[in-house]
Amino acid sequence: MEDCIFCKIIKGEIPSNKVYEDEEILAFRDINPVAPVHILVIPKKHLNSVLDLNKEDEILVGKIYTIINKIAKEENIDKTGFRVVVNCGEDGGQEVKHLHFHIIGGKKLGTKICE
Ligand code: DGP
Repeated sequence: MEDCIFCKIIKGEIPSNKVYEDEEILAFRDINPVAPVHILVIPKKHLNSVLDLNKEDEILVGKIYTIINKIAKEENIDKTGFRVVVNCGEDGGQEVKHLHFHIIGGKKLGTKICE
C-alpha cells in the first residue's frame, strides 16, 4: 500500500533494524521501544488490522506466532517472559494501519493490560 510506513519498510524505502525476514513475514525493532526488547512482526501482505484477516490467513497468523517463538528465544526473553500485543483501531491505540504484533520483553512488565 502506497502510503503505509510498514509497506515502505518492507520495500526497503525506509530503513529498519531487521531481526527476521522471509517471503511472507518481516520482523524489525520498534523505533520507539517501551522495553529493552521491542520488536514488531508483520506480514508482508498489507492488512490494515486483525479485522482484515480471513480464513485464508490462518496459516500466516500461525507462522507469525512460530516466528515470535523463535525471536523470543534468540532475544533471550523466553525464560523471563514477554508480552505479545496487537492493537486494533482507535480505542485499541493502533497508530500504524498495517497489522503488526509487538513482542515486548527484557524487563518486568506491569500487570495491567489496559489503563
Ligand atoms: P501501534 O500503536 O500498535 O500502531 O504501534 C506502532 C508502532 O510502530 C509504534 O510502537 C512505533 C512503531 N513505528 C512507527 N513508525 C516506525 C518506523 O518508521 N520504524 C520502526 N522501526 N517502527 C516504527
